[in-house]
Amino acid sequence: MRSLRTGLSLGSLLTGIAALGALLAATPAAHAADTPLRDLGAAKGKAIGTAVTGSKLTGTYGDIAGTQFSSLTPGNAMKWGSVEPTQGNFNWAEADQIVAFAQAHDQQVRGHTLVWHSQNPSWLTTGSWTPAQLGSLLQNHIGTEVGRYQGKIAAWDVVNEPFNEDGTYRSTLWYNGLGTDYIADALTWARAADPAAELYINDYNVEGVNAKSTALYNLVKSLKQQGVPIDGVGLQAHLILGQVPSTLQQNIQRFADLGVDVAITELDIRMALPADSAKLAQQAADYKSVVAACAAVARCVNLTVWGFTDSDSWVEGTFPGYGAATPYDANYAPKPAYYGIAEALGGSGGPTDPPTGACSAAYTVTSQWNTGFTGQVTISCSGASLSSWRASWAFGAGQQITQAWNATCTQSGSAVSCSNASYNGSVPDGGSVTFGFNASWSGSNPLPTVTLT
Ligand code: 9MR
Repeated sequence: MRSLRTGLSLGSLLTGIAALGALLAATPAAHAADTPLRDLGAAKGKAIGTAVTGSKLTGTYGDIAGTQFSSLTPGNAMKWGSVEPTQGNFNWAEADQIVAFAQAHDQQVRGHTLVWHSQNPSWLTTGSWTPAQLGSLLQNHIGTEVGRYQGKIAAWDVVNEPFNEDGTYRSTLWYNGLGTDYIADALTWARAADPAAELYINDYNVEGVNAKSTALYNLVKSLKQQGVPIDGVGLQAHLILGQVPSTLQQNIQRFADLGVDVAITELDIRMALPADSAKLAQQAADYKSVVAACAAVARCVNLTVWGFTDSDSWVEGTFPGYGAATPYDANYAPKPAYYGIAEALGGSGGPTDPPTGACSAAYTVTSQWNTGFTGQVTISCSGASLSSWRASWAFGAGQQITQAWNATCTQSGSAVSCSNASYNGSVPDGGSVTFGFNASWSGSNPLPTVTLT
């Protein structure tokens, strides 16, 4: 038999490649085997927390809140407007529920928040108070709430959001009525009501070194010098995709160097919707860098996300067109961001690691003459491997295989299927296998697309 493989008709040689990879993703790690974030955090001396909504603490939401986190912050339940909606009438139900849940799950609670300009009851904000009345209302509020949970709260966000972006004091009910003293007084009253609780000032846009964080820094330094009880600063960290401040760790460190603890108190990273894989990968990198900055500073003691699932986040309601800001999707599946957090704490990168390699098939016509041609298919692997293979394609112009070598080929109509011979099913990482065939053609001989299965 004439050896067609030698390609006697060199003048009519036609070559081409049609290749289509059959992707073989890296084997995903089983989620069930992942170490919970709270355990990863504990190994690094960090509490890992989430804001929660009390009414949701059952089912999957409750399972995740209880197993993954070692710290809970009531998202709204401890705010003044929640606990004393009308003067003298208290509603502690949701706050009590969250504290009880935390105790049952060996979790700490961050109390949030005692003195704020927002989410106050209307009786308070619409009332007309002398400075003395305002001071005693605040003192009573702090004494009542901190006293109620004495011994059960690890840390209180005593004062929330006292600064403007330029570092001046925010004009609020408290500042306008009591001047800057309201901050030292609130801290002092909180210490009196629960000497064991760590006392924080908490704000947003103070994650990097900037005018606002420097104002906070100067305030904490001055409070320390005056002997006012201040134990920590909370950096809320409501961030935007791709915009983790480059000075985050430096900023955490400068507060630590003042002799206070630091907590990342309300971390979320929002993106323009819809989410896609590139944005989710960026978000994972962003979460990882925030957690790494905290992990690098011993006095960064708590890292809390502001809701762990996209179905329980404030973001979409506040920033139209933005969302997907938390580590779990709305169906409670961990997102790449979850694994970004885990990795920064020394855990697994999880199943969202990008596929590390693939195998693909390349089709070539090595020689062609008036009625026939010789074809060749090379299967190559990089970062993946095969133990058997099947290359399939459809001829587009009536071509018909007459003979094959190094594979078993069958053809039915235009559909061709070639599977490995007994001796060449294995394609190692970095290796390749080639098989060939002779076929007839007439009119034209277009290159098919090969699928590898
Ligand atoms: O998560 C809280 C959301 O449910 C409320 O509607 C919102 C009202 O301002 O407050 C949210 O939490 C805030 C937190 O208490 C302080 N920092 C900013 C948070 C997001 O607004």
